[in-house]
Amino acid sequence: MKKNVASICCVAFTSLLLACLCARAQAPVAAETPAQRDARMAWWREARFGMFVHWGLYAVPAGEWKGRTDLAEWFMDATGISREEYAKFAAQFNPVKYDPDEWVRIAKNAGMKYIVITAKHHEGFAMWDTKGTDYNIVQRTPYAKDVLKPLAEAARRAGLHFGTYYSIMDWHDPSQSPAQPGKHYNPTKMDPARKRAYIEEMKTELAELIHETHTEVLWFDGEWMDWWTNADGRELYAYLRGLAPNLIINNRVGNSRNGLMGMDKGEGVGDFGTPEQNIPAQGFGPGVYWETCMTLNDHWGYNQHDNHWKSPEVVIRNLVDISSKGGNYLLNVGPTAEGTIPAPAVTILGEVGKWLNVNGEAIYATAPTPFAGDHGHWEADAKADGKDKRHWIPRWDWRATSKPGKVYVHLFEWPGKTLRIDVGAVKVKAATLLADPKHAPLKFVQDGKTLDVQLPDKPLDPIDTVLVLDTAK
Ligand code: JFZ
Repeated sequence: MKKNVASICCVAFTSLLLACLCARAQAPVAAETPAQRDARMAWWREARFGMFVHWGLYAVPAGEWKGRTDLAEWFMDATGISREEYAKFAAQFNPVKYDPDEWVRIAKNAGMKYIVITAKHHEGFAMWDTKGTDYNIVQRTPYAKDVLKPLAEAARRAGLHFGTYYSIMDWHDPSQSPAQPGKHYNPTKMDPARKRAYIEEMKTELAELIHETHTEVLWFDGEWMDWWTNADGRELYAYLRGLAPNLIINNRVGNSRNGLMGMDKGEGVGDFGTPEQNIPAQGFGPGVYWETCMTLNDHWGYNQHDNHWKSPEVVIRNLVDISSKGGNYLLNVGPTAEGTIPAPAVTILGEVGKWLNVNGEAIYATAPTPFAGDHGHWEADAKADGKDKRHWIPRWDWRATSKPGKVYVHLFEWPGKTLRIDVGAVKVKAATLLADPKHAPLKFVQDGKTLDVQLPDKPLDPIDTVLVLDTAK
């Protein structure tokens, strides 16, 4: 009898516990249907192209330290400088040339539809006036002003969306210390007694970002430490969506990312995958959102020595490649400590914008290619760790994007007088060139899945001439 009561109690308690846990994991997030999720993601999915901004104290040394010239936002970790010493850079952070409207003009002129800026990187320095920590731009720098809200407001004035990056790992916060002392700051280990308080501090700061900047994206990072779990990520995700139901949150809020490939191993947390410095070989099908983030040179934060810029051609091809696979492109700039975006970046982005001015119809709000077949191949690389890895070698011939009734064939290589492609089951009704203001019809012959289109001798655009195939009946 006694035993029965105990087991009944135990069952009752267990179900209560389960009910609580489920309710906690589900509210308010699982209430969303796939259609509601697609609606929440709509602006982001259609935007395709955004500006990433890495800006923090690391802009002060500008990549240089004691003869080294290869540094950027990982400065603190790579140099092993003490927390106190690093914090002194704040006294030199005075971005008097910062003009958020100018940054927004640069993004808009590039054809970018949203901006995501580092509110706080691994260094732990907050770029706004936060109650969470006094290690922030208002308390510690001669500039003494928030830089995020003015950028959010400038973005909205120009019709751009605004998002913020936030690192879970914090190299400055006393809750954390280097996991391998003497071996840099990354990864941190967490003082278990301080973890709860640290999470509460994060929530305070993130709530400020939501209330003050109305951030539409939270782009987490620095989630790979062993003390950060998927359960922590789910709790944080639910908390944030509870504050801002339309918020879009990346998968780095959890801890199940497959390295730089960026998609989740198993069941992940968050709304979109985050491939870093690479473009997946294929898309992931409907309902799987992803965004490739990439540097415009070789560093995220400002490095005065880095002149290894991607050309407009490379950027446009990447944007097209990503669009043809249903992803977004978040392209980074690293502003100086004075508050300016490096001139070469502005020039390159301007060229990309010129192409998008003419050809944006074939990028924004498009769906992926309707055609089968790969544009590249896998190459094996034997790794020192013994694991066989492989990387994707793209073939820059052409790509396709689509809209209802239209297929856009992006021609990177000019095929000569006739383009022959396998269009599968697509029935072509008309062919024109997007960059031709007259939209003169091109001659074409379709024989089953083989399409031959008669092209002019030369491309209308040396980087990407877009052929529009009308497929509507
Ligand atoms: C992270 C940051 O560390 C970096 O500074 C930058 O902000 C970038 C966008 O995101 O970079 C990473 C993240 C993960 C790995 C390497 C770099 N990784 O899994 O090896």
